[in-house]
Amino acid sequence: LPGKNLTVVFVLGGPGSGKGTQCANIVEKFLFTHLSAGDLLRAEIKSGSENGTMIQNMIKEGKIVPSEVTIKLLQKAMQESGNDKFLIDGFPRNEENRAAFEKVTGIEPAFVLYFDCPEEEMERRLLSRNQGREDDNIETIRKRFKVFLESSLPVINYYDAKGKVRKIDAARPIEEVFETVKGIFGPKNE
Ligand code: UP5
Ligand code: MG
Repeated sequence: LPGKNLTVVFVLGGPGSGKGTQCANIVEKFLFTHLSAGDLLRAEIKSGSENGTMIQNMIKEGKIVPSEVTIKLLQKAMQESGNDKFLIDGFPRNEENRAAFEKVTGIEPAFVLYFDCPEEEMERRLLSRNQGREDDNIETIRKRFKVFLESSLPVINYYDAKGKVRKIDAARPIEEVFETVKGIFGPKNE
């Protein structure tokens, strides 16, 4: 994506905090393209790519896929979209993801949405989602929570120290959360 002036917002938060739900709301109202790193990885499994089995095993264990794989998928999706404003949902998940994305793309996020939600609520949501996700079982959910605390929260803290984090109480009803989100994007992005 050489020479382009791109706007990227990272959308972060624990498993089941509502990242995907709120991104779907945001793209209805604002001129962004939603790219879920998890969705791109799940599509890669389905496509039968050579990395598919590796990705599937990592998702089953709640582990973070090597950043070169995820970044390639994100870059391809960004190019294909033709847009210049992106919500990148569920990435970067660790310090290595963050540093590699910045190095490879030269992109720094405009800001970071952080959906803050207690584990009990996230667990309830994931166990009642019923979309057949292989990682929505209690054993994998516990592993995802642990990886979030150990590897992903430090990324949020990194951006917080730079004044880039917009923290949102995500334990409220979907519409209430979206009211707060709208205030953050503001009228200029409509
Ligand atoms: N729901 C949503 N908001 C609600 C609200 N306010 N009140 C009540 N219910 C609400 O929501 C989850 C469920 O809750 C839904 O049923 C929804 O209706 C309801 P959703 O919007 O899907 O939450 P989200 O935060 O998107 O949850 P998700 O499970 O997608 O988060 P994860 O971060 O766990 O999943 P992701 O797809 O990003 O990653 C999956 C795995 O892929 C990772 O564990 C990892 O193994 C791998 N991965 C990588 O390795 N690298 C990456 O860069 C990305 C993923
Ligand atoms: Mg999601």
